[in-house]
Amino acid sequence: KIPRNPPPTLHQPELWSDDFNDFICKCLIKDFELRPNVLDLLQHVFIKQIVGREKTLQKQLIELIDLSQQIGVIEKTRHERIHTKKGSHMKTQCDTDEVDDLATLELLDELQNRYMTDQIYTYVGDILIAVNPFHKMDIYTPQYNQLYLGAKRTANPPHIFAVADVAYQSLVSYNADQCIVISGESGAGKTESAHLLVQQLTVLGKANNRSLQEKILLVNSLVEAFGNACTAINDNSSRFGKYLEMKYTCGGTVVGAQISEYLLEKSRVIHQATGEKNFHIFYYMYAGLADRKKLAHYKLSDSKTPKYLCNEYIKLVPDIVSNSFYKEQFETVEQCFKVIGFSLEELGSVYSTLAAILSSGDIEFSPVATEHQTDKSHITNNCILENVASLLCIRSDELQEALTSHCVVARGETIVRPNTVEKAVEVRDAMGKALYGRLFSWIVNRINSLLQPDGQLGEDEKGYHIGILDIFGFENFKKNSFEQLCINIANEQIQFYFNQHIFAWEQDEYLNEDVDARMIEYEDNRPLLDLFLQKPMGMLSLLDEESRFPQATDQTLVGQFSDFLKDCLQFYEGFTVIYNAGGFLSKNRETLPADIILLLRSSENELIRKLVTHPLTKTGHTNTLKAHQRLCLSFLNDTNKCVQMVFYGRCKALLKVDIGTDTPSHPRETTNMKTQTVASYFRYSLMDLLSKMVAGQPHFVRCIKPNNDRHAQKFDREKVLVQLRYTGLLETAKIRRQGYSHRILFANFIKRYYILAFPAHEEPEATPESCAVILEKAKLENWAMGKTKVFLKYYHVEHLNLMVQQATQRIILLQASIRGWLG
Ligand code: AD9
Ligand code: MG
Repeated sequence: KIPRNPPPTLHQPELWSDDFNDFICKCLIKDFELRPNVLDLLQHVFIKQIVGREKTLQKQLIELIDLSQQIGVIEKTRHERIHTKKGSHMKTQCDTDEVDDLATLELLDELQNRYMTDQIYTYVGDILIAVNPFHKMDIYTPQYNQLYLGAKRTANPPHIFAVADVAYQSLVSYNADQCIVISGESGAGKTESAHLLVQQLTVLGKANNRSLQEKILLVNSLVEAFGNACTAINDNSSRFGKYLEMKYTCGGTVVGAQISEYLLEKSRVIHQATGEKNFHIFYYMYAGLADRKKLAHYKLSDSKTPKYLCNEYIKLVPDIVSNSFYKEQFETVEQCFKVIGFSLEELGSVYSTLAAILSSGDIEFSPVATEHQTDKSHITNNCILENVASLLCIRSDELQEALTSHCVVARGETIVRPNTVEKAVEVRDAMGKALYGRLFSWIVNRINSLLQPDGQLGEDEKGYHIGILDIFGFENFKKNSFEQLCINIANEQIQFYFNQHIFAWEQDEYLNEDVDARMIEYEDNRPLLDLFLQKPMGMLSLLDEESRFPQATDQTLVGQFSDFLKDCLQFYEGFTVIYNAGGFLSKNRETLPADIILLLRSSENELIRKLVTHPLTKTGHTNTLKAHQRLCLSFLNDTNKCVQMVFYGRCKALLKVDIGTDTPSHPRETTNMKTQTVASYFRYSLMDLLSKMVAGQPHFVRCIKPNNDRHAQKFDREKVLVQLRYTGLLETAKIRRQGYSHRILFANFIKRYYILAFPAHEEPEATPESCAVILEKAKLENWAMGKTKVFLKYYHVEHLNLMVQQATQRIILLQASIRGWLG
């Protein structure tokens, strides 16, 4: 007989009762690793040995119980340590589950109070709010990693690591993909949060080989060197959207990673707005190569600044090459490349390509004024042309031709037409942008193939992933252009997804399941999204339409906008983003002439050839464009489900189009107007991103920027309030208090939790009654029973999971002991 006196501190005394034997059998047989030996073990221990060695067995089991108790003690000490550490102002959710859940508190005051005492994280229900501290915090050390591993959320202060933990536990418990969506305006702390999540998710994933762990941790730094830049708002601003998927076995071991990149702001390569810089990597490389005395090797000048890098910050190359931060960063980036597995040859090609892009910006043209042809151009600095050609491993005369002329096919005949100076400059810049964009995609693809979970998943094993979304945040500069429009639309789309999840779908489900819950009014941003994305009358469609006409100008475009969109704009109040329409058309058309593509295909450098030869297929992307569109259309159609549509002056981006005077755009002749526009690619990318997001169970992190000056300890109430409003966080707080964040089908609920209430060998039927028995036995209240699902609050799930986890720990100990007894 197994001892009946459970140690008093154990959380689940009933597990040590008469059903204990059943319970062990069940767990050993069904749920744990030792499966093949288990039956043998059981026979051995419980049937054969128990007869002759009852006393010894009893003694050993008591030891085992002591061990379990120690686990309890460890947990308890950890709990106490945390709560005494920060003194009395440390509000955590330890005592009663709901009390200081901010859903019940005055959100703004509370955020301010906490922020001023360096508590930057706060929960609103199961959503984490992170207020940017703007100074280095000591809460990301390995000790903190450990603290948040598998801990009940209420046991520790709110933390980004806890979000990683919840996502990870959900992946393991439910064997389902997860998705962590980080949002917030530019400079709010999304990218930092993404890094911290990867850090914790790597620790959680206990990679078998350290090198994989190391590689995954370097991925972000590497892609950010190429995709981030200094803007007027943020010195390390993401200029692309990034969806990083961490891949796991169903047991939760990390086996690989994959990144998808979205909408890189390529125009930055050739031009940066006032107060901004080009992509980091150019400066890092320049300084790094200078340090190694390698500038000449890459045909870069040590005195003259490339035009693409000139701006009011940096006028002189000496400024760049003497910058020790840049040099260090270059070493770091190179180290990342090497550790992740890029070859030295590949690295050399990457640097050549970057150098070629920089030099190409300095190729100058002037008109050839002959009697007959005034629209011809020629290159005035041939040495630069030679340099670029040599870096790209192509012939310089062919490059010259491709820049200063173009082929037109008319009635089956190919005619060569000269390029005006203006056109030649356009082609040169298009080449720079295209090369950079393609290089970026190539690096991302290469990383993906180097971090594929090859052979680490069993043959029949389906892996799962946790995706982390970190895009460029909402932007409102003094002057906003096409790039800001795209960035802000992407943010609207994420907000829409958030609304769908938090409000629309949730409330819909209550209705369908007959669950009594109060409906919350929220602001639906669908009309705003429609204004941008709808076909055929949305802004992007109108832009595409206008881009098809050779004679269109930015002025005619603005005319279209005001003709078709004027009425739609009147919905909104709040702050205004004024977009300058100057250059919209040319930015949208952006095409790389076929002549340049053909020329680059002849390069002797394998990397350059790859950049222009194969369409860069993203590893793991099997869906076609059509499939994505279908998925997303159905996703978008889902909005009809919105329970309520209420507008109450949320501070939102209002579109007001203003004709630019300083970026003139000219009617241009384009031979191939049918090629994909930036806007249509943008739309496609957004759909692709959404289709990924909707596939996983979402977790939300909302980053808040406490002030515009990037100062620590400064909490601008007005600024924060605006963010709380337009992200719908106030309503979120309400719905999180009243709503149920987890809705689990009866069958799934029973499968996962029945051992907490039923004898191990009797899995009950999946009925509401059985579910209720489990919930009552776990002493939980305030849940609701639907027609097909159990409706739970986040803390219910946490409590249940913890119970299962504790049981698991005991079993693991028991197994170890049994193994010990058997020698
Ligand atoms: V953008 O939309 O990409 O322009 P993000 O990504 O939201 O923006 P980012 O993560 O880059 O902002 O944060 C901006 C700066 O805030 C960082 O460079 C840090 O200096 C600072 N920051 C953000 N989060 C933290 C943090 N948890 N601890 C310390 C932080 N500093
Ligand atoms: Mg960022």
